Amino acid sequence: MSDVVVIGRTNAGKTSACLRLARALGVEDLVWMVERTDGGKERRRLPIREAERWLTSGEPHSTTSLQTLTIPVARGKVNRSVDIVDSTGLADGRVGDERVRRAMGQTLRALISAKAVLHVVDAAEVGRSLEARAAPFHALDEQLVAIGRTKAFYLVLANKIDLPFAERGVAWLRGRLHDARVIATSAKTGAGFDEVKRYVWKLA
Ligand SMILES: Nc1nc2c(ncn2[C@@H]2O[C@H](COP(=O)(O)OP(=O)(O)O)[C@@H](O)[C@H]2O)c(=O)[nH]1
Ligand SMILES: [Mg+2]
Repeated sequence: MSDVVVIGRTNAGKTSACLRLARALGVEDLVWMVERTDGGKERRRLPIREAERWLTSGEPHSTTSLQTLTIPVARGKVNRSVDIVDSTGLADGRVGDERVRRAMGQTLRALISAKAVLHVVDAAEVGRSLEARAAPFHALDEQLVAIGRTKAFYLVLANKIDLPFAERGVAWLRGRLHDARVIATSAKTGAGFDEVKRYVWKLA
């Protein structure tokens, strides 16, 4: 069973947030499992610096397979770990690519069994949409909010707060999701991840 599933639109910063979280938890070497859409599984170990380059490169492998990071969490004398699933493949509308459809299926299965959901939203994009008087939230995000609310642990990361208009986006998200926990983060600078870390800690 996966402990935490990270969801959100493509490019919101899910993979970056997973790596930031691993860093905040003091992980140097990343161990992660890639579950390919053909059902195959691979285990990889990599220094976190290299992982950053590899996982956020935007190549197809990073968008069509589930990646589970196993993060050790020291709690007193007991060593536990938290499994964090970096989900992929969620998209609005009709999806033509078979691999992406399979990835969506994998993500939905992981979501159902997860204890906790971290929902990454690009707050800068929300802010820019508000500036342009466009819809700040998409149908997919509405659905993800609905799914997230069914979980005992649901946390929204209002990400990319290092970018212009993000502040406006964060304020809007806090109003819109008033009964959910919204943390302003930047996976780029690391802002907000101490709070995310404390939250994930509780799950171990
Ligand atoms: N400025 C800024 N860029 C970010 C942040 N988080 C992610 N990115 C960038 O946004 C792009 C998408 O990030 P990625 O983690 O691959 O998104 P994913 O598709 O949700 O996994 C990459 O170019 C990241 O470097 C952030 O907090 N601030
Ligand atoms: Mg990704």
